[in-house]
Amino acid sequence: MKVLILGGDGYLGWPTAMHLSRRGHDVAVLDNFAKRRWELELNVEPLLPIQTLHDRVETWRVSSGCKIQLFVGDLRNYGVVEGVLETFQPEAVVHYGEQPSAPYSMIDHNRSVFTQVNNVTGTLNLLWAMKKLKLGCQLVKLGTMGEYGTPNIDIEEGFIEIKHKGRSDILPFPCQPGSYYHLSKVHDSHNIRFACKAWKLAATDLHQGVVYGIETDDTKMHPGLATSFHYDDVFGTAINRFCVQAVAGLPLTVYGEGGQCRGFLNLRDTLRCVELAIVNPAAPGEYRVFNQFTETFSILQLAELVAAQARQLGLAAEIRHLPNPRVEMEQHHYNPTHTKLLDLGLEPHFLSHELLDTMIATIGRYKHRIKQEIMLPKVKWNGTDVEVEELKLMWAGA
Ligand code: USQ
Repeated sequence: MKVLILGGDGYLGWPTAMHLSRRGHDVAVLDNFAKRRWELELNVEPLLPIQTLHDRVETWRVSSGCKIQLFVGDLRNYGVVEGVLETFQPEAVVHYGEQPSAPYSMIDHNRSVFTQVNNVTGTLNLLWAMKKLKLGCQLVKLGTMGEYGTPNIDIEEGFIEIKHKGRSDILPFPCQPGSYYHLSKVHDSHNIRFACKAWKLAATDLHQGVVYGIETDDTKMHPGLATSFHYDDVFGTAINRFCVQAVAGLPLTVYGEGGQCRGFLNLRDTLRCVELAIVNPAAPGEYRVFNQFTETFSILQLAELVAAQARQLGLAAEIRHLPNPRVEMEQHHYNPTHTKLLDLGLEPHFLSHELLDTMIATIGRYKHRIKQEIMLPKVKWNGTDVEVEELKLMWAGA
């Protein structure tokens, strides 16, 4: 199948490109390297050195014998989107090409507006180009479990049957997201659903949980194929950060009590889920939602899992509760449904001791690159300044 991956330079986009390419799909990637600019803006960098996308594509060709086509361009430019679709003629478009960080969207007014304009405009441009060119291709869009928030009822896969005043209907599940980033994904979901209804486009909206992991079978083939693994407070996510903190000999930063529950999945499972979605496509006019995660944990549970495993490996790994910079519930109900991808054949890689050992060992090889100063949470949801010096003392255990 001809698959175009938007955001092909990212943490998930690049391994997805290699995964689908190795399985015989004809893959192209599009990226504008915005993430690399945001890294410069915030003075953060991925743990592993990352080659340019041009060089990674070439390393992939030499290592695997498979060719990935590369396009450079910005999804906010409609001409770019239409031009790439027309040139490559994809049968599936996998859309990762958005600003992915909740903290980034909460830094200030500029970053918040940027996140929503960037994400919503890029997706709208894509929908209009798909409508105009009538390629009959399907869209697989990366949304987020955070679109639902944490309601006091079980979360369904996209839709819920509501009975109201003697009538009933199946309606989109109510969304109560927790950041302007998560809100951008809600706006996308509405726009995509409407495009499916109005223009008979076919779309799968993958409501993905928090991804962890550093390696896939493909990244392991050559150091030049590594993916962009972040551990800073803006682009790094919970398990990845905890593993890096353990290796660096620093306390694990649990925000608040750590009672916040989320869905998690291994990086390898992300690739398989996207593959399952494209080989089992939505029908024309269909908008479907798959909840894409394999296990739920509270943040404290996770920190305890990582700390226990790190201690087995001789690392100190203690847990430190820091004031939660976000506005989120300390304790809440969390029981989201996630059967659709399992029904399609997903075989999850659960968070095991072996997996944590491997992650910690890989991170250990790059310990010299860890920058301690980029790990403390500096972005507060309520807009006040974070007392970094105070946090540092708390972190150091003073
Ligand atoms: N947290 C800590 N300590 C840390 C980092 C995070 O306690 O050092 C807590 C946060 O307060 C939050 C939870 O861990 O309750 C998850 O935070 P995260 O930074 O790991 O992930 P999040 O901001 O939710 O966003 C990430 C990805 C995003 C994706 C989302 C899926 O960056 O692209 O959409 O996970 S979900 O969380 O299901 O919405």
